[in-house]
Amino acid sequence: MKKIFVTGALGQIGSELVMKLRDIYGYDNVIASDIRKTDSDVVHSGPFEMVDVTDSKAIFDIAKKYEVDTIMHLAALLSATAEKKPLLAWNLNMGGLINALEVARELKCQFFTPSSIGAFGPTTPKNNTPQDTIQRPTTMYGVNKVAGELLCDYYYEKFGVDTRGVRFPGLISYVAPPGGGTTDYAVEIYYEAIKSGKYTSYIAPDTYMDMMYMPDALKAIITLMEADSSRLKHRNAFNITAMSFEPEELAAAIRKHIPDFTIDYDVDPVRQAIAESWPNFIDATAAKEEWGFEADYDLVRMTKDMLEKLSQKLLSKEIQ
Ligand code: VAH
Repeated sequence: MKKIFVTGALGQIGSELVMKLRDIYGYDNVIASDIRKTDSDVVHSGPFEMVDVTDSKAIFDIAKKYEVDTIMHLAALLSATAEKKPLLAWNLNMGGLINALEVARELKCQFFTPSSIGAFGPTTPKNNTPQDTIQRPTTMYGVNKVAGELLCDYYYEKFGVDTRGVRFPGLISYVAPPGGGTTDYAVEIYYEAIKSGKYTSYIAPDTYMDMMYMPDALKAIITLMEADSSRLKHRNAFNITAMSFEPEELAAAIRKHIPDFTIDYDVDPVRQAIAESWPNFIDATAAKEEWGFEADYDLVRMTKDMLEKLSQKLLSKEIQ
């Protein structure tokens, strides 16, 4: 990877991935793009282009202009939003993906796009979910992710495009708030713990989902993309995880730092149904064996770091 083009660069992953990539590969070597423009480090610290990924020419023109050798395609609607707007989700998630894959094929770029634990469904084994298993998701997001995995493998087998992906768990970060996900409760709770000392969860107790702290997600993307291609038996996409917890366990971890923190529940039936269709915890052996991935953050270490960094962020906003 020398010249990297990131779509969806202002989203939850992109906001941190672009800055990490620029630190490693050089600020002028990471071209960030999104359908909107904000007053942010991503926009001001290196090349930024406004790109609508449903416009294939727009992707091609930017990739050609900067002569990129790698495309990291992040632009997509997440699970809860996709359930509200399934047709828009199909057009954006699948139309954007095949447009980006076509550009990677034409310009011979390496290619990354994330899948998700959302690619599994209610008939998938829920505990220790295997790397290779049944995938019959019951959400539009899951349909998009399974189709996306198959499409990326097709572009590898048929056209030799070096496509790689991971099935992300719920991602937790303090930089960019998530938007429209089912696992967003695990981010919102930290903000509310600091702001009000209490949180009303839309996900019910005892609902386990795999989760990961953003630094580990960024490590996974970069490690996979730099991995020796000959070692990869799988490509799209690898199970990866760092931890699995349910709301009460997360609240208990927060109480170690904020003793009076309380959680109560107002369950959202739509997002609860999505969460219940996903695994409790997945098996990530293939990622460890084929490209050496292991997460650094567990619930205890993540909670300490999240509360510290978020407190500083919210305090600095108050001071401004
Ligand atoms: C979502 N955060 O909730 C995303 C992710 C596994 C969850 O795909 O839709």
